Amino acid sequence: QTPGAQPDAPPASTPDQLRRMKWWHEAKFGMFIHFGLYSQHARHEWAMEDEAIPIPEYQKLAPVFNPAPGSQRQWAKLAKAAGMKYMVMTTKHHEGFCNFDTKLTNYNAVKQGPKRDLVREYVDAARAEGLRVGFYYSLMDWHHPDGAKCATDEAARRRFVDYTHGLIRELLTNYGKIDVLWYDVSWPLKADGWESEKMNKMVFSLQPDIIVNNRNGLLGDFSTPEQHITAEKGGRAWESCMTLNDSWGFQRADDNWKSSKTIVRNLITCAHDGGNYLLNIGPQPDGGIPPETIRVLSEVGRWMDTNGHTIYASDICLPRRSNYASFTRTGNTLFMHVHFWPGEDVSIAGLMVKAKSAKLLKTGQSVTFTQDEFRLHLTGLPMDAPDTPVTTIAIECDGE
Ligand code: FUL
Repeated sequence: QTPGAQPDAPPASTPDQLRRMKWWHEAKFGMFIHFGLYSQHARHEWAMEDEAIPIPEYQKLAPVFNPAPGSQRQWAKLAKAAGMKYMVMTTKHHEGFCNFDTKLTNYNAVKQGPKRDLVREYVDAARAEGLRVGFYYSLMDWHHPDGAKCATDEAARRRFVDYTHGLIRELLTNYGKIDVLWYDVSWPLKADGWESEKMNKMVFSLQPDIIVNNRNGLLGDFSTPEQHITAEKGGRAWESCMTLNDSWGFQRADDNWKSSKTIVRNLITCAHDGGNYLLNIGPQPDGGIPPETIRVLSEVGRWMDTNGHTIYASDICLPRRSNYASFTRTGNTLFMHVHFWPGEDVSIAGLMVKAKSAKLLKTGQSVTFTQDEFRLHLTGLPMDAPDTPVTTIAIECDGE
């Protein structure tokens, strides 16, 4: 237990975790991709369950599912342009369809539909763009005959656990070095039923440097707040996953897009609180990226070109109250991210260290200021925000 940690707080990262997770902590920003037969259906990835679509009817999506070759490369290029450092793609979501080649079921993209290994294409594309590779894998399975029965029938549980461990073994054997395994929904079993200790042991024996999340019923390496940003206490690693509209899988009619400003602010909040931000895209059935997704992520990328270094590898920052700005920090440099540009002058209350210099990141213009025990007062700023959607002022201090 770390000194000062809450008695009920999850444990802080161990030295081995910190070693494996170094790149991930520095990366801060990743792309989540939900892609499967639900993309073809275009009505949210839960449609099979939410609309109670019988398996024989749902399976008819498979033969028509045929994303264009090269799609994954477009996703990877967009991720890179947006300043993301890693990707996590659904290898199998709750619908049970495997986007990869497997000996364990014919319900896969090589035997049906595209007749290509979409996971292989994804892995190659991410690597070609220099991005780290993550696999999402849903334990819950609405297609497999034992997927629900495993909760009440021991023979079914045995078969289904063997199937699950077998698929994960294939995924972590056939595609070279994999950086993240992102389990999802452990219903209807718990860690014991899934034999999750054994599962993770196998995972680490196949991929010694991999990191795993906490959704197979064990703590794993990091927590996964979903659709909200909540920091873990006591040094435990966490990653907030969020959608860009209201669906993970492509939903044709969902036009409730977040703005680039919201995305940038979320990313700053995650970095400020010491976590990662895994932002989802839901590609169309043909593998194309919805135009609004491209627009928003390109704007985020333009911002990251100037401001990326205020996010990557930033240190946890003291909470600092402000109604128009938030902060990140690397070493002695404080980055003030101004969300609502007040024009001409801005102030920071209660800065305990002495400011040595300040500049506008976008233009490089240095900023004059005065400082007393109550406030740092920055003056002579342009009336209009120099950067969009958020302007950063870098303040060099004489301490943290
Ligand atoms: C949830 C799933 O049910 C959603 O479909 C999505 O995959 C999200 C990341 O996790 O629990």
